[in-house]
Amino acid sequence: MAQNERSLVIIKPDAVQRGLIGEILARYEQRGLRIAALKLELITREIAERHYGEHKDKPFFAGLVEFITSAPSVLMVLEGPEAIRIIRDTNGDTKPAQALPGTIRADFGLTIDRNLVHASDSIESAADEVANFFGDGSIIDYTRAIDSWINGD
Ligand code: FUP
Repeated sequence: MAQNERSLVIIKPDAVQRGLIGEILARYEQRGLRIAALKLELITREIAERHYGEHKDKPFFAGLVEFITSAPSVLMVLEGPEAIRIIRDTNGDTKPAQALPGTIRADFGLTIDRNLVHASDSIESAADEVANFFGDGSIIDYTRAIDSWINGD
């Protein structure tokens, strides 16, 4: 049985403004991932700067924080076997021009500045990212009747 993992996922302001919340969420659900937390929120500058802290010395940092705080995002915690890898593959390459057809960033995006979604890149960063956006009480541990048909356990 593959290890169950948890990832933070953000449907970013560009995707929300373009009316793509449902399309994108459907891809994660169809894949079989379980939604453990979900909210629409205008991300504050403080939380955005912490979230993108690893990029704070990069030239694109200011624009990145400006963009992610410019309009509401959908924030969620998704769970499933090998969820980190599976979600990043579903999202596609950071640069939409290099993303494979069938991925979210290839199917809906053109540029790295407006690449629609974010997902955690490791189990460790997922734990930090989830804690940055969600309190313990807002993550729901539950089983769906269909889980065994998706996961095989
Ligand atoms: P990802 O893990 O795919 O979200 O990508 P990164 O953590 O490398 O980058 C986070 C965000 O920074 C990207 F979604 C877009 C932005 N970025 C740029 O604008 N320019 C760059 O050269 C690299 C990243």
